[in-house]
Amino acid sequence: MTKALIVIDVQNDFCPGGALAVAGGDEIVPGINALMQEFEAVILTQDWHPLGHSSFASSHPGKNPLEMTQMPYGPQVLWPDHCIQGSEGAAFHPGLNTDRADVIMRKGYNPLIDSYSAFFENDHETPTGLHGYLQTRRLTVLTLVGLATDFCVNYSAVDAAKLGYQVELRTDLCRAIDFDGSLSAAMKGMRDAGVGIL
Ligand code: VGL
Ligand code: ZN
Repeated sequence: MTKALIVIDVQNDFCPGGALAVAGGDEIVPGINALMQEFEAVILTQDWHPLGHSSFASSHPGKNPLEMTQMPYGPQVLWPDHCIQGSEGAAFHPGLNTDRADVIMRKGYNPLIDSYSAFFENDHETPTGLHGYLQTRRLTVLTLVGLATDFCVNYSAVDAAKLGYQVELRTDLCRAIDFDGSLSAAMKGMRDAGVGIL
């Protein structure tokens, strides 16, 4: 067995009532818990930003959430403050079976670079360490679920496929932010990268 389940950012701030709520984000929790039982390895990711993170609109005077800005590493969507390290919003959804996790991979802690992907920061070159972890455990087949389909799940799935993993996305266990065509662009990008869409 070499299969790992990667659960992306099932955190309070991405669920209804949270700072960056994804519609139906909480609905996927029971299905994810059940799916964990079918995997040799379970990895959870956690969006984990310091106060005043550069991806927050509040850090850019005159900018509003969902506007774009230019970062040294390229264009960046600006977000409401979310997933502040140690806050209730950054905690996992209380229904998520976190006991089953072998490892919790945090990302987005670099104040100057956002990190949608579980593998690389948004400069596309600074590694999070997840690739090394999976390699040393010989985990080569990945199923991805979680939040949000069009951002962190999408970037993680595409990076995983580029790194040579066999990647499947369980769309029934993902939910999207979907603004400005982001979901359809993400689905096309994942298909083009060779991600299996279930
Ligand atoms: C995410 C926007 C900002 C995500 C994280 O988990 O999809 N989206 N930070
Ligand atoms: Zn974030």
